Amino acid sequence: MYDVDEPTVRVRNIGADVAVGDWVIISDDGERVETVIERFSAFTRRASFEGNRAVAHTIAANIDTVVLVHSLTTPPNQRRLERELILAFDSGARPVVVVTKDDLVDDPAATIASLEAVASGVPVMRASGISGTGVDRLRDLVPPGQTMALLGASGVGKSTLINALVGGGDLLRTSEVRENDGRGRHTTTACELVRLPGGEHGWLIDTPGVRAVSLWSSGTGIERAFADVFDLSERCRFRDCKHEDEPGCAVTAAIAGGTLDPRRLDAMKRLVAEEHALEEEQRAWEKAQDKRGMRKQRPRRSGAEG
Ligand SMILES: Nc1nc2c(ncn2[C@@H]2O[C@H](COP(=O)(O)OP(=O)(O)OP(=O)(O)O)[C@@H](O)[C@H]2O)c(=O)[nH]1
Ligand SMILES: [Mg+2]
Ligand SMILES: [Zn+2]
Repeated sequence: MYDVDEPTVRVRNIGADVAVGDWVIISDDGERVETVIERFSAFTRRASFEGNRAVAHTIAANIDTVVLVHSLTTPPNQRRLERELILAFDSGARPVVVVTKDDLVDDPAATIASLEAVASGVPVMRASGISGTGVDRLRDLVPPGQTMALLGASGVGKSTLINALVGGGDLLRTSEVRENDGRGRHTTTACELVRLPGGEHGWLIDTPGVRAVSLWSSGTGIERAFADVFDLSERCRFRDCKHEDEPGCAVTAAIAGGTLDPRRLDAMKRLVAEEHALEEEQRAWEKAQDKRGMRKQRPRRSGAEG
């Protein structure tokens, strides 16, 4: 078996869809990736939002725990967290939410409450890569042999946190956020696999900050990320209730009663529509592929028969 303590092997990667965290079999000459071993989890998003055809981009594979990183120094972004949670639930990894820069704010309670409101039961933990708050608790989430990936917008402190997790120092490059808007500078440009120190060790994956989180797969991610709304809709009078102005709608009743934020319902409807559009697009593309395949297989007729 491949010895993880051996120096890194670099191989060319022609044609194979390989992401950080993948286990691969290398060709005998050491030149190519021959096989990508089946993943037990994959964090996949849509590569481009505008493109004429949807292409999947796997950010990281074989992750046990995915940390959705948000900073306490910027206003909480519930809509972003909802999208990240859908991808996380669909990935097969266990999600946790971490709020960073705990050392820079006096009272993080409001930001935490705002994220918890959409976290669908996923724990929200406080941390600081600078003061070290929460770092041990986070490390405990990566037992030997497991992998934890950090995801989030640029500048939230993913690389800083990983540097703290591996025991201080500056293994990974970090840089100041922009002064005018507090956004990051996209310092990390490629995924990085980092080994936690110690004999029996876990692995960490740093990722470049992504601006837009577009949905890809259509598993049960939405149902799980919006479990509160789906639970309510079980009690709507009509099975196909659109939660608009139908009588006996438990969802609109919850909004009227102040227990459900109308923006959350709006967000969910938009995400469901986005997922449907993506499914349509994939179906249309597969159909086009099938047609092309059939045309190729059709036997050529001789001139006499035609
Ligand atoms: N005070 C404080 N500063 C932090 C903390 N975490 C990160 N920073 C600072 O925030 C800036 C951005 O941190 P990075 O770790 O580079 O952020 P990143 O998420 O890796 O950003 P990208 O690589 O661009 O995606 C740096 O100046 C860090 O020193 C923290 O917990 N406390
Ligand atoms: Mg970084
Ligand atoms: Zn309803």
